[in-house]
Amino acid sequence: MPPVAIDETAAGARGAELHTDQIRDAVEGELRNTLFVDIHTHLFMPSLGKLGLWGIDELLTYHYLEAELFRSSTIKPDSYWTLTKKEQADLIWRTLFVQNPPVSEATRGVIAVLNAFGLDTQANHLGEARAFFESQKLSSHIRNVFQLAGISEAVMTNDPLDPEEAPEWERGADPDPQFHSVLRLDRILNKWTEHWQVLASKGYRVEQKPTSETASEVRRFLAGWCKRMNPVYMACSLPDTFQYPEESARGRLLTDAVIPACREFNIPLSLMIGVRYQVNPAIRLAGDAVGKADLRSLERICVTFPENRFLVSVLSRENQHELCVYARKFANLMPFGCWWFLNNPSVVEEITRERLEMIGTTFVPQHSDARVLEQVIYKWRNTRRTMAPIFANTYRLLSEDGRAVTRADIKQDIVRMFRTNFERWVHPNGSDQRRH
Ligand code: RAT
Ligand code: ZN
Repeated sequence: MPPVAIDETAAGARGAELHTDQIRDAVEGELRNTLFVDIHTHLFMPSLGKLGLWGIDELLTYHYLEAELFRSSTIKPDSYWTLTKKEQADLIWRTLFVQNPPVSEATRGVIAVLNAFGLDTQANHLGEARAFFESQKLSSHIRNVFQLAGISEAVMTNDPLDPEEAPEWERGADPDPQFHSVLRLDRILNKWTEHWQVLASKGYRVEQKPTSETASEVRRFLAGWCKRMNPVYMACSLPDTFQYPEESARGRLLTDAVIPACREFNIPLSLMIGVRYQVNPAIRLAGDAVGKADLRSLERICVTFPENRFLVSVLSRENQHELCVYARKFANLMPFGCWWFLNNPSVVEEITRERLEMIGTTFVPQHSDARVLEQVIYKWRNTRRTMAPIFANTYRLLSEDGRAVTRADIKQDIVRMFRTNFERWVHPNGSDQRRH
């Protein structure tokens, strides 16, 4: 069928109507042309010193790949941890890439990164790759990697109780327009018993018991860190057993310190719910699992704090539909990302379709969760590849149902989902209007 005749007056400023067989190309083009904001990563700006990970040895020792190593090799975790980083990377390369075709999502990712830099994806050894990464200058490498990934900015995860990170901020790390900070609260909220003394040693009048003075001192601590870091949001990962309200240090500190501080600084709180921490401690960072959470706790948070904004990701596949239902009930809830074990094409596809059908474009479809700089290349490439047919199908259905779809419509939606939904959530008044 020839393309439908262009009627500029009917289409108005939205441009020419696309024929159904032009939609896929238009979606792919706009996904390619739009620079995304990566709203949750574990990357660090260079001014934070040596915290940022990059290069082939870090890519190969990513905990997603370490988990896969122990399934394909006879090495025991205890022996693996005695190896140097290079020996670990060599072992993972040999096991998962040379002896076996790298078909899993995480292994294919390394291949895509090597390929993006024109490096040999079938090498028996890592010599060429190591030489390439060692020859890169970090600042230009970051710019190049972001360009290859199609992102303009990455949002970090910054922990004020991390003994390696906190001093970097305290000595006044320079801000970097390519990176935004996030005040991460896991140690404070989930491990108060182990960390309250760190606050006490810094002069905060806190006790192990979450008294009202303790809560107001934690709020003062958070306010100090908001002024120092200028975070775009605060964040915490939470177990599948998370309950709210709850008689616990976490419940008390959430209500009386974190949520009021988010209001004071006019920033959202990100809740990442559904982790079963350390089901296998022997494999360290790879040892966390997933459990279905009770999202009624989220309902109670959204209804109790209508003046707060929440970014929410849930780890269990079984919780995804419920999350969409809650997003329909609460305009202060922004679902985001297909997190961790969900970031595989089969699951991303299902979740993204469900979200589009239930809440239109009022969500942030993905974040990379990259821990190693170059991972953004494959993670965002895969996101674009997986989501293109889903978006295209949505517009095809719309067109078949009788609404002209134009390239401008597609562009508007893609920019909204991958940039402005987040930007408006963190800066609701346009520019950065935070009080401090
Ligand atoms: O995806 C991951 O790398 C996990 O280990 C977690 O870091 C998770 O993303 C988190 O932010 O807690
Ligand atoms: Zn993360």
